[in-house]
Amino acid sequence: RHKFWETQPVGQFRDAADTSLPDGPIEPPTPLSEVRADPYPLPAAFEWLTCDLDDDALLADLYSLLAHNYVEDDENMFRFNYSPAFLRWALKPPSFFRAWHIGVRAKESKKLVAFISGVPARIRARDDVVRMAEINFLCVHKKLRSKRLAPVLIREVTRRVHQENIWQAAYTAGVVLPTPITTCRYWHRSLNPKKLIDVGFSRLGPRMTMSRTVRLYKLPDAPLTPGFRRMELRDVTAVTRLLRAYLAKFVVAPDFDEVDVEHWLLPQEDVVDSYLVESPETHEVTDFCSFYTLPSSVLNNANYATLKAAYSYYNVSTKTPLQQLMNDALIVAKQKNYDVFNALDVMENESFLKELKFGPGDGQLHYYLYNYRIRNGIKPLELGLVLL
Ligand code: YNC
Ligand code: MG
Repeated sequence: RHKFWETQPVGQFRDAADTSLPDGPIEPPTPLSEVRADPYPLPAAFEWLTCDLDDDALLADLYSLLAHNYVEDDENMFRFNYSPAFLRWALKPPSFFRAWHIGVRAKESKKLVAFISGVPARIRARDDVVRMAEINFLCVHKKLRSKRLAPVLIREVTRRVHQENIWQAAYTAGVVLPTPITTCRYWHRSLNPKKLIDVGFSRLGPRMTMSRTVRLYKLPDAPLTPGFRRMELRDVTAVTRLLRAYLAKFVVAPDFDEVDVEHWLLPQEDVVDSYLVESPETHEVTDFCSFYTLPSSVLNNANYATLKAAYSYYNVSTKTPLQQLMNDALIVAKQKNYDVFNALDVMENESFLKELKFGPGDGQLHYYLYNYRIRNGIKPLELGLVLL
């Protein structure tokens, strides 16, 4: 039973067998004049706060709320530790809406106790390019859990998205809600196996010693593909062309233009990294790979406070085999001192995961669309969307 989600325009579990329902919006837009004008009421001790992320003090408060209260693994050994610079990047893409950066604070202490955000995106589902909100960073302070605050945050962000005449959204969660369009798994490639074992992220395999394990995951010191280099501003046009052609193959994928690519893929130290292959002969850009930086706090370990993790983002191969390209991505991640490289089984990732010694993680990531039905859902390899 989902008391809240049953009231929302999302695929309902009870409709799963109904093949007469068409793909596309579940309910039509309402006239803007009928969108509720006032914020939803909060319990009396709390107030809404539209967050200005250019304000370093407020950004620090958001960072701290998430660092202490955001997503943990099932065994509560690790917690995501998104950096302030990452949050600014994730929440201020081209044409972002400040009104979609929604905090809740205690009226008296002014302490930030909850948050939810949206950013605008164009997402294509089959041949329909839809303006959507990408919803992320839903967080309620640990002391305020299970009081039905999350549905208030979700209703409020929905209201503010509707005020911009946008009626669809995309989001991911580790929990099962009505109804995933697909369910993905994270795979992990050890770069620093000794530390990963020390902190309990991974275990020594059967019949394995530490030195055999270190040797197993050893990588060359520098990328192997001739012409492999970091992406620069002058590459935005070529990368956009490569990426658009590639993403066209998937059933659900973002519709990136050059402005989006400059924001989402141009390298930013410790936030997002992108590399490409420029043919030494023709100077044509033929391949592209990228990852973002999301450390996790290590909870209750005497030796280490954080794990430095790279997350595979968008990768395109036209000349360099994808497996070779991703091997070079692993090599640069190792050079930059990441402990682990993570990837979902989306797009064509299955084709290199086992060969490059990724192992399957526990826990799944469910992808959702709000007010948009895709009958029967899709397979992870039909999904061309990575959310942060
Ligand atoms: C979740 N992750 O099912 P029912 S992911 C959505 N996403 O409702 P309460 C969630 N809904 O089942 P708590 C959810 N988790 O009764 C729970 N729910 O219908 C639903 N964790 O509310 C749940 N961040 O306030 C139930 O629960 C109702 O106090 C219960 O708060 C939940 O960012 C939460 O995992 C997650 O901070 C805030 O546990 C809290 O437990 C927490 O009693 C740690 O809520 C951090 C964490 C979630 C990360 C994410 C994506 C969020 C998507 C939200 C949905 C967006 C819809 C589209 C809106 C725009 C539409 C347009 C146009
Ligand atoms: Mg609550």
